[in-house]
Amino acid sequence: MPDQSAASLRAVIFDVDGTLAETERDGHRTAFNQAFRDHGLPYRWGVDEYGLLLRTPGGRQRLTRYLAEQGHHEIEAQALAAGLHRAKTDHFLAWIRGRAARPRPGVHALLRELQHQGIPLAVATTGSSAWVPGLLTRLFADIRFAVIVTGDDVARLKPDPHAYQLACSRLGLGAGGAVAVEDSPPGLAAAISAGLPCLVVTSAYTRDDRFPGASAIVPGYLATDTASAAVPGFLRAGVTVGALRRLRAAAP
Ligand code: XBP
Ligand code: MG
Repeated sequence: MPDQSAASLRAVIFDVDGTLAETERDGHRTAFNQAFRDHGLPYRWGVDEYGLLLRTPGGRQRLTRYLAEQGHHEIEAQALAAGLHRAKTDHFLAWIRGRAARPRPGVHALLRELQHQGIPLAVATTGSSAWVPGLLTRLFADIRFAVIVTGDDVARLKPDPHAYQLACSRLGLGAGGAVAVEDSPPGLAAAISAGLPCLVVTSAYTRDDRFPGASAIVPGYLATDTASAAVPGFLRAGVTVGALRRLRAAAP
């Protein structure tokens, strides 16, 4: 009989962009720029500029805000953003099919071990339902995600906790028993607001961010990432199932 106590690890809920794969700089950002080009617009998002734009969660919302800041009237900005986002999503799907997307080093092995030990896996992302399942299948064809919550499933995007609350509900869990894995401050805030302990695996765009309330912060999943990082001893061998169990058990 599996341990049903709240302290036991009963599920792991992963963020997608930046956490499972580095998708933002060469995937999403280039897809946005291809959409601007398709629409004959002069805008192009550079690598550094996009890092600042990521503060607005949701690609369509990111476009709407940017267009308004470029002087487009709010109603026009919303309409233009909707069309641009459809084009961007098509380009991002092509990027996924082009096999450029790669899992972050070590995360596939962690997913396999979690699955081998019978621990349910879920995803809670701001990303669109149009591409999330396709990316997961392309990267992790042998992994079953029991629950996939996307930005289209929730009324409020991260840092609101809705995505994690919905994932826990669909897993049949209260907040007790699950651990969240995130790469960004809004994602961490969403997980904490949902009552979940959260491991932060920093990504290219969030390396220098601050993560108040994180249960632990690591630069990657591998022992070569964590051995020299300022991490609790149980993470020195990398992000293992045992480390996630320890992190869950230590949560209040
Ligand atoms: C990251 C996001 C998404 C992507 C773009 O989501 O904020 O908006 O940047 O994808 P997470 P869409 O880190 O929660 O996975 O254009 O489909 O929104
Ligand atoms: Mg993310």
